[in-house]
Amino acid sequence: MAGGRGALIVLEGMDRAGKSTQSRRLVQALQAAGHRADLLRFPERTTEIGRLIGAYLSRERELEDHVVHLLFSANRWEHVTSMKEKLHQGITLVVDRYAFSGVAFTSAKENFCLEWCKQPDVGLPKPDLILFLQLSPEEAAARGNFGRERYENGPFQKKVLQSFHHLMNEKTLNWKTMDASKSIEDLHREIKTVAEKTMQEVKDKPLGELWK
Ligand code: DGP
Ligand code: NA
Ligand code: NA
Repeated sequence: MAGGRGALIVLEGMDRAGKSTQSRRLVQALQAAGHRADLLRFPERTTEIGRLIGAYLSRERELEDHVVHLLFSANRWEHVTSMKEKLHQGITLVVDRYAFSGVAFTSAKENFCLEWCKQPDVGLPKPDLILFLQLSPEEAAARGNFGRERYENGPFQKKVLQSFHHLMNEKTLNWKTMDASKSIEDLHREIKTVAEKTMQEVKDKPLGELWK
């Protein structure tokens, strides 16, 4: 590994905070600057498990809540081998949602605790940086109406946000809160700066295991 390993950079946040736009922009900018970088997003809907999740989200299918939680986790695990290969080849991975969305969404449901929700994702590649794109529910609402997918309603989203805040209190993880009310350009520039700093810092460090 002459140039060192790639960094695992995750973007999390509420719906409409701009995660997908910023993830894409970051990968493009890193590539343009001569870095090797790839974009990943979870749920990754093209696998068999991913198609099942897609059908659940669009309400074509009903699935028991524990089953859904385990499927979202399985959808991350089925990508771990290729993620590790890429990171060790020096490719930085920018990931749009990860285990934190997994825990935040399920634990927002009745009768699910944070601890149970975390277990299936224990041992996933540990992100070197987690960017939380912060946007108030009011600002998110001003960006347009919710779509028709499952989970897209105000009261549920508020519970999801509370769960994210519990997860962000864990100091063993490198969370950075970003003000997502800024313009796309300004936010992008800030994200690129912290991403490149992290890439530099971790290139000779081993990849960690999440929540272990
Ligand atoms: P997206 O494709 O980023 O819009 O995500 C689709 C929806 O699925 C969104 O409402 C967030 C939710 N979601 C993402 N990851 C998970 C997960 O691991 N578990 C659960 N229960 N929901 C998730
Ligand atoms: Na969505
Ligand atoms: Na998104």
